[in-house]
Amino acid sequence: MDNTGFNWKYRLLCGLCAFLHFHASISAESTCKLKAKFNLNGYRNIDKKQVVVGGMFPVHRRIASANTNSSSVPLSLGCEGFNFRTFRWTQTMLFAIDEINKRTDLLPDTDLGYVIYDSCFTISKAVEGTLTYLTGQEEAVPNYRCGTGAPLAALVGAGGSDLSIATARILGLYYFPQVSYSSSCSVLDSKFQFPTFLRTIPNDVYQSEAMARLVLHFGWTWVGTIAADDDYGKYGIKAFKEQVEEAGVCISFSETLPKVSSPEDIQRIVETVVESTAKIIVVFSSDVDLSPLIQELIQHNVTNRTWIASEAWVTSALINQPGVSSLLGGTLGFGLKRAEIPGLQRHLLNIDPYSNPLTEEFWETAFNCTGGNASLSRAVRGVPEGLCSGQESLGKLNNTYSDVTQLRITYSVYKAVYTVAHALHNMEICEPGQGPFNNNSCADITKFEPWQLMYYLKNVWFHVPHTKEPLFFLDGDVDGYYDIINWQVKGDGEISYVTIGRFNSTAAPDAMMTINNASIVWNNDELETPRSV
Ligand code: TCR
Repeated sequence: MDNTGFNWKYRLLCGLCAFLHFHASISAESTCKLKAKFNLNGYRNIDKKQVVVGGMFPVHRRIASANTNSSSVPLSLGCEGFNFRTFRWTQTMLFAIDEINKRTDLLPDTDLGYVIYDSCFTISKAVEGTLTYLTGQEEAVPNYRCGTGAPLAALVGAGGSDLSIATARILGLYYFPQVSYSSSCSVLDSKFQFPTFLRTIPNDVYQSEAMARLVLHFGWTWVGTIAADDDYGKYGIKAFKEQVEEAGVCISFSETLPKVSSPEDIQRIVETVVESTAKIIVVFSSDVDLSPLIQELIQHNVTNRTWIASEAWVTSALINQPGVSSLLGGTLGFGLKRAEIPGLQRHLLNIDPYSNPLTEEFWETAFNCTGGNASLSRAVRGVPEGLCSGQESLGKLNNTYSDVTQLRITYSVYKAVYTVAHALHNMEICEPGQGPFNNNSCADITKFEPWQLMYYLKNVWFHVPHTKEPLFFLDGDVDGYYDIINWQVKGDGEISYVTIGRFNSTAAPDAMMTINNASIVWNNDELETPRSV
C-alpha cells in the first residue's frame, strides 16, 4: 500500500492533556502504520475515497480536581484513572475499522479513518469533544468547520447515558448521526429530543423489566435498591421500582451512590445495608461508581446478601477483584449478548506502545514503568530500572484489557462501527437516478450531508460478521436480549460467570424469561433460594 495519499486526522482528546496537541505530529504516521498492517496484498489504494468516523470513549475515569482559583485563566481539566476495559473498547473500534478497510465487499471504494476522543467519564469533556468534533477545531466554535478534509461521518459513542444525552442534544441540532454502544437509558429513545441518536445496546426498559421479573420469579417481597447518581442509575431503578411495587413488593431502602468521591456517603450506604433486614439488593450502576462501596462493604465483612447486578457491572473486573467472593458470590445479573471476535485478541496484544500518548499511558500503567522510547539502542544497552523497554509482554499480563472472554459492550462497539460502515456502503453503491433523495438522487460519499447518512443509518440491515446476528433498528433501538449471569465461587475463591437463564424481549410475555433455578449457586454456596427477609 502506498501511504502517501493519507492525511487522516487522528486525535485523542483529553481536555488540555498533551493528547490534544499530538495529532499533528503523529497524524498520518500512526493510522497509516495501522492501515498498512491490515492492507490487502499490498495493492495501492491511493485512489480510494476517505471518510472519517468519530469515536468517543471514557478511557479515563474522571477529570482531575478543579482549580478553584478564579484569578487566573480557567483551563480545561486533565484526566486521571486509566481504565483498561474502556481502552479495550477503543482498540476494538480501531480493529473493526481495519477489518472493514481490508474487505473488498464492504465499502470497496472508500477507506475509513478515525478521530477518537476521551470523554473521561465526564459530561463536560463529552461536550467539549463534540464541539471540537463538529468544528474540526480545538476551540469549540459550533457551526464552523475549516479545511476540506475527508467528511466526518458519525460519532460512535459517547459512553454513559448522561454523556450521550449531552452530546446527542448538540449533534441533533446539526442532524448529525450518533451510534452509541453503551448508552442504554430509556430517555434516549425519544426521537423528538434526540432525532439522530441510534444505539446497538438495548434500551434499559427491557433490563428494568427483566430485573422486576427476576425478583417476582423468586417470590422476593422485600428488597433494597442502590443506584448511581446519573441517568442510567436513576431511570433504571425507577422503572424497576415501579414494576415491582405494582406487584406488591416493598422497597426496604433506596440509596444513591455519589458521583464524586464521598467517603461519608459511602459510609452511610454501608450502614443502611448492614442495618436493613433486606437480603436482596438491586444495584443499577456502572462499575466505576459502585467500586468504592464494594471495597467498603468488604472491609465491614458484609455477607449473606444476594446482589442483583445491572449490565454495567455484571462482568466487571473492577468489581470482581480478589476477596469479593464472600460478599458477591451468588450475585445474579444481566449481561449483553456475548460474542467471540476472531482476531481481536491478536490486535489487542499487538498494539504499539508508542503509537500515541494514550497507548503510551496504557503501557506505563499496565507495566508500572515510566516513559522513554523503545529505541533499539536502549534494548541493546539494557533498560534502567523503572523505565519501560517497550518489549514488555502483554500476553503474560493478566489484564482485563486483553481478556476476551466477556466481549459484551466490546461486541456492541464492534456492531456500532459496522453499522456506520454499512450505512456508508449503501450510500456508496447508490445508483444515480434511483437514489432515495430528491428526484431520486444519491448522496456523494465524498461530500454528503449528515442527514443523508442518517437516512442510511435508520434503514441499515446487515448481519454482523462472525456472529451472523442480524442488525437493524426500530426507531433507533435494538431488541432487548440478555444473558442472566450467576457469580459462582470456585474452589480457589475465584468467581466464574455462569449463564443460568435468558431474557428476550421479542418472545411472548410468558416466555420472555427462562431461568434454570437448579443451576444457580447462591451466596455462601447455598443451593436453596434465599428469602428476602
Ligand atoms: N449503560 C450505561 C453505561 C454502561 C457502562 C457499561 C459503563 C453500560 N454498560 C459497562 C461501563 C461499563 C450500560 C449508561 O449510562 O447508559
